[in-house]
Amino acid sequence: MNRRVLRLWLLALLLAPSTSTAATEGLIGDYQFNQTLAPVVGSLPAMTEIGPADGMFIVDEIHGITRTAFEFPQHNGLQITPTTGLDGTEPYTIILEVRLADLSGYRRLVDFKNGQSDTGLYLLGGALIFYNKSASGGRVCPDTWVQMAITRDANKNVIGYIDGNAYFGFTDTTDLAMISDSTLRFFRDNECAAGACSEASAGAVARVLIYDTAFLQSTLRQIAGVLCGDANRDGSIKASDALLTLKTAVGAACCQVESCDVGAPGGISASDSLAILKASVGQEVELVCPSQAIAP
Ligand SMILES: [Ca+2]
Ligand SMILES: [Ca+2]
Ligand SMILES: [Ca+2]
Repeated sequence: MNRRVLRLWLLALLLAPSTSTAATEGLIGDYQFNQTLAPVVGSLPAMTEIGPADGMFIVDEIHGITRTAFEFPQHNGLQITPTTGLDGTEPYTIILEVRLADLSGYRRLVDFKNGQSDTGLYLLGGALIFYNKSASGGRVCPDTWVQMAITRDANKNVIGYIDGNAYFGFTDTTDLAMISDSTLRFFRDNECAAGACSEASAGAVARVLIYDTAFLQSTLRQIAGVLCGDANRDGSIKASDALLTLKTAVGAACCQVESCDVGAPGGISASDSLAILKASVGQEVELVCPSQAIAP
């Protein structure tokens, strides 16, 4: 890189808005749902709605910021076709920023087989799973914004993430995570001829980012940008975060380990809450949330 290019590149970095925290390299679709299903950036086409009803554009407070999103009823979803740049054995990263209302049983996130297979990316009781290839892991909360991601590299290694933590990985020898019919579907379950077909939840999506490269965990952690101890994910650590953690510890609320399990033993516990409370009033306390990695 010559000096002029380097200078321009540094300038571009400084000018980049903080919401696009990382990675524009390989970006082929950045969907932000501001009154349109078309991507803000990228070569992929606009999404279209699938399912019997209609979704709607909304604004919602997401991690302390008012943002645009698209809300969908149960059994509705979105699809992208054609998925030029992601077909065949081409690597990809798909990042979803979503909230789902119902996390009981299986709830569809991504369908790689154009509705013709029961396999794909789901939540199972709030844990991330690739049915029927992986174990389930991690946990998201109902009606709570969260970022999930799936990567597939050129060697067919597939890894699933919640807020930058890796919760499953497998080698996709049977190509279940390879896109069929140049069509990617989200949130609506497979068609009924292919198997259990009511595994869907109402919800909303605020952002879908699609890259034609398989990111490593370090990049996904950076994009997720979770602050350990910020239980309600509004960008700062306050007493309200300690309260949410305490409520979660006694089963009266839900927050994720990525922001609530700050290092005290026993899962999300009253001791985590106390550590967050200390941090919120400026006491010196080290908050270390779990880091889950899976090597490709
Ligand atoms: Ca299904
Ligand atoms: Ca907070
Ligand atoms: Ca803990």
